[in-house]
Amino acid sequence: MLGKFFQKPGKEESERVPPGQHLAKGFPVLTYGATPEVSIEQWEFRVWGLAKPATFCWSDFMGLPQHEFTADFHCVTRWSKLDVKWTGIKVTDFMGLIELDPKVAYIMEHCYGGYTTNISIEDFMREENFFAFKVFGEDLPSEHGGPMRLVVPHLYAWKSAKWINGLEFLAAEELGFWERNGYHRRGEPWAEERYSNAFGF
Ligand SMILES: Nc1nc2c(c(=O)[nH]1)N[C@H]1C(S)=C(S)[C@@H](COP(=O)(O)O)O[C@H]1N2
Ligand SMILES: [Mo]
Repeated sequence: MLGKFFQKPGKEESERVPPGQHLAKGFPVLTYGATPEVSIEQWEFRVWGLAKPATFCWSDFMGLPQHEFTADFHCVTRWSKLDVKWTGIKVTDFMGLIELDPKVAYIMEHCYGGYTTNISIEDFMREENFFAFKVFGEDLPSEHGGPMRLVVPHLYAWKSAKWINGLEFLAAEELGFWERNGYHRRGEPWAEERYSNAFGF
């Protein structure tokens, strides 16, 4: 497994690499299907379900406080990349604009291209989660989810929706694309929550 695509982590790094993961060389691209090309002029972000429906444009997002984030990135296909440097907007700042129904317990993330992934409200509303529009100082390339993606550092990266364009607020959990295809509902890398069991957990 080691060699062309993976490197062995050093001692200090190895403590930051979850079980069953290797360090990737470079920054692999992992996409199911075609890469949507969306300009910032066309870009729109919608919220619906158990929230007051609203639509946001690019400049609405750019008006929120911008921060630099450094986060480790763990793909369930067993590569990790440490210290990815992003620029983005905190999920909690964006959520300050949303009027939520108190019954909300889950969210479906929606994307240009049709990808979906589910997340609980607790996993979503963390201080360290963000919408990213730059990586390593450059505008986020479309293959990495540009113009805007979500990053949820504490879960496997399939929860970090690229080309995100909407949040559907739910009372009960529904499954997204990979979760319907056997991936774990939550996907916590330190617990190796990779695949669901026969009971769907
Ligand atoms: N819209 C969308 N988001 C997505 C995916 C996808 O196929 N479509 N793949 C996920 C997976 S499995 C991973 S590992 C990361 C990969 O992000 P990267 O291509 O920037 O490395 O994006 C996640 N977000
Ligand atoms: Mo992944």
